[in-house]
Amino acid sequence: MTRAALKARVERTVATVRVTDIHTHLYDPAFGDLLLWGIDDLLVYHYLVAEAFRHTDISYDKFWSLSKTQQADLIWDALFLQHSPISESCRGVLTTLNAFGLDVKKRDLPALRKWFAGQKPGKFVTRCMDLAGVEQIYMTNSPFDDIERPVWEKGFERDERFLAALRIDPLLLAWNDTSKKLGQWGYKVSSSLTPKTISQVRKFLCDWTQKMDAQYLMVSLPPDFNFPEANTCNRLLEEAVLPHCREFNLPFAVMPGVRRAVNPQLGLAGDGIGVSNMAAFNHLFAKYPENRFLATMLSRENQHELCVAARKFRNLHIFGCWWFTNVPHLIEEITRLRLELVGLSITPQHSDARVLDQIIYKWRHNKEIIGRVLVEKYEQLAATGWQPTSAEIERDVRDLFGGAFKKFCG
Ligand code: RAT
Ligand code: ZN
Repeated sequence: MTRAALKARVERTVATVRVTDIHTHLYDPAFGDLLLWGIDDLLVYHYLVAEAFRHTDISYDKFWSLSKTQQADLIWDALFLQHSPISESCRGVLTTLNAFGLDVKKRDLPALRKWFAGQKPGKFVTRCMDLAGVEQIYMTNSPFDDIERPVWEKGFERDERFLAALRIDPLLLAWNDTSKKLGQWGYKVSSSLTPKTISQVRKFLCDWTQKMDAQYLMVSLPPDFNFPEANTCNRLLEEAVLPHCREFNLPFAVMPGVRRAVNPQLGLAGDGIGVSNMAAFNHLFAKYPENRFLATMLSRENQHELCVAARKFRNLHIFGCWWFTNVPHLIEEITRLRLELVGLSITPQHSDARVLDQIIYKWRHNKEIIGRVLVEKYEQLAATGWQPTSAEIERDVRDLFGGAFKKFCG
C-alpha cells in the first residue's frame, strides 16, 4: 500500500466501523420520555447550561423555573447568537443538525423546532443510530431512580440494541439513606453491616442484575476515594459488590474523580473534578485479580498513571474520555497516550450521550480524532517496513470501537 492508500484505508475503516457505545445515559425507547431527543433537549444539555450561565445575569432560581423551551431559547441566544458556538458542546449541536441535513446558517430556532416536531420517535432512534454508526448502546440504569425503577418493575419488551449497566452510586456512597430505601423495598437490612445485611444487599444486587440483564455494574467515585480503608463504602464494595460481580461474572466499572455539587445551584451542571489517588485503585486491582474492572478517570492528571496501571493489571480495561476530558484536544492526547503505552486492548471512547441525537456528533468527532491518531501509528509501522494489511486494520479498529471491550467482558 502506498502512504496515501494506507491513510485512505484506515480512514475508511474507522468511518464505517459499527460502534458499541459502552456508556451513555440514553434509554431503551420503551422508557418513553426518559429517552431525550430533539433540539430543545440538545440545547438544555447540562454541558451547555454551565456555559450559558457565564453569559447571563439570570438568577439560578429564575432559570430553573423556566420551561424547557424558554431555557433552550436563553441558551441559544447566549451561546449561538451572542457569541460564536465554538466550544465542543456547542459545535456538537451544529454537527448533529448538519448531519440531519438542516441548514444551520439560517440560525432559525423555530424552523429547527418545526423539523424535530415532525419526526416519529421510533424511526428517529434508527436514524440517529445509523447516522452515528452506532450498533449497540449501553444505558446507565439505576434502581434508585424513582422514574426509571417502576418501568423495570412493570417489565417491558426490550429493544435488543439497548443494553443495561447497573449503576450503584447511592449504595456505595450514601449507605444511610440507601439502607432505609432497601428496607422500604422489602430487604431486611439494618444500618450496620451485619452478615444478614450484607447478604440482603447481595440479594438486592442479584435481583436487579437479573431484572435488567445488566452487563456490568458501575459507580462514580469522589477524588478522595481510598482503598484499603476501614469505612462503609469499602466494606460494601468488598463484601457485597465484588463478590456479586464474581458470582455473576460481570465487570465492575469505576469512574473516579468527580466532586459532586461543587455549585449545587447549577443542578446536574454543578459537579466538579479532583485528582484521584491512583494508589487506591492499584491496591484494589491487585487485591482482586478474580474481578474485572473497567475504569475511566475524570482528571487529566490521572491519565498517565491509569495507563501504567493497565500495564500492570490485566483485570483492568480502560475506557473513554469522560465528561471534562471529552474535548478534542484531550481525546487526542489521551488516545495517543493509551495506544503508545497500552496498545490496542483499550476502548478509547464512549459517548456519555444524554440526548439521543448527540451520538451523531460525539461519534463523528471521536472517529475523526481516533482515525487521525491511528493513521499516524500505522504510518510509523509502515516506515519500518511492516505493512499493515487491510484485514489487520479492520481487526484493530473493530477492537477499539467495542470489540476489545466485549472480549474483556467475556
Ligand atoms: O457526563 C455527564 O453527563 C455527567 O453528568 C455524568 O452523568 C457522568 O457521565 C456520570 O456517568 O456520572
Ligand atoms: Zn456518564
